[in-house]
Amino acid sequence: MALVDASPNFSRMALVSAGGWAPAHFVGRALRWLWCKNRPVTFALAAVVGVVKIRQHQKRRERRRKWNEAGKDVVVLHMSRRGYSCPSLSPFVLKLETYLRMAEIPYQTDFEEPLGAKGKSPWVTLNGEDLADSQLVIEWLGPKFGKNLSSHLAPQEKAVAHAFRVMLEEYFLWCLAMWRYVKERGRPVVENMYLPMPLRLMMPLLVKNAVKATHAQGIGRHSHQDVEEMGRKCLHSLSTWLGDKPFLTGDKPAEVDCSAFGTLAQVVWCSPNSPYLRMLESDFRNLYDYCHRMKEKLYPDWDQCLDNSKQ
Ligand SMILES: N[C@@H](CCC(=O)N[C@@H](CS)C(=O)NCC(=O)O)C(=O)O
Repeated sequence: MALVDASPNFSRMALVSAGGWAPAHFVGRALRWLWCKNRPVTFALAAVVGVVKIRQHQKRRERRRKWNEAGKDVVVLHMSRRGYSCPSLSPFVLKLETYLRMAEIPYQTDFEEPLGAKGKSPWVTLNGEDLADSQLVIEWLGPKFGKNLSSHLAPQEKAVAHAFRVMLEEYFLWCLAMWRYVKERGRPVVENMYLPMPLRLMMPLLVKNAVKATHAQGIGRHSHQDVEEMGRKCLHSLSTWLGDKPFLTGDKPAEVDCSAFGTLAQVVWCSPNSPYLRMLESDFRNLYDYCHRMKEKLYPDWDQCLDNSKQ
């Protein structure tokens, strides 16, 4: 999972994943019941649903046309709205955007359709082709654009980089999700990005889903204190590996830095008062400085990448 997305498509996603309650099935049963009770009303309702569906289809085609107009070899990065203090509250979106910048691949952002065919963010469109999942996208784009950001690494360094990426994305992010969604009940999301009122009202459902997901993964069965300790060990390992190098594998940033920055930026810029921010500020200061170094190198336009609509 990682951090559950709060996107305009969230309602569909949340309802589908909330305890297996499939909306299409429910609507079908409701329509059958109504058909038996009142046929004219059923016709009217079916007509309204039909018009809405057609409109949605047209809008989707318009959006697709717009993405195609991005130009040849320009990546369209589909993502949720920007955050107030971080370009994205999704570590995976930020990882991919950081990669595009590091590899100097031209890209545009799209905020209208943040969830791809796999129901997750990010996903990309390139020359009319779609692909989802930050890592798969990176591994797809690299050869296409002749970019290999880890080519200077020895096989052992690549192996360690891979292990750290997996630790951050598949382990540490669960610890952070426990804080963000279970302990803080989604408050850090609500406070760090604009959510329209219907989505705000649905936050309890999102939280409920996150609680279920963390329970299914296993981490949700531990106390917050134990989880924080698990998270601390990840940060400690990463901090030890970084040491006093400017980037994780040396003087030059590599692919693993995209993942580390995407993850740690969530702590530094979107998790005020979290135990992990306190750890970075006090015990793992090299990681904190590293985030700022990455930000300065890759996001000279950081402020323009934020949602500045908050007064
Ligand atoms: N492995 C995927 C993970 C993507 C992911 O979990 N994205 C979250 C946002 S941080 C999402 O879309 N969540 C929606 C959901 O889980 O339903 C990647 O690397 O892109």
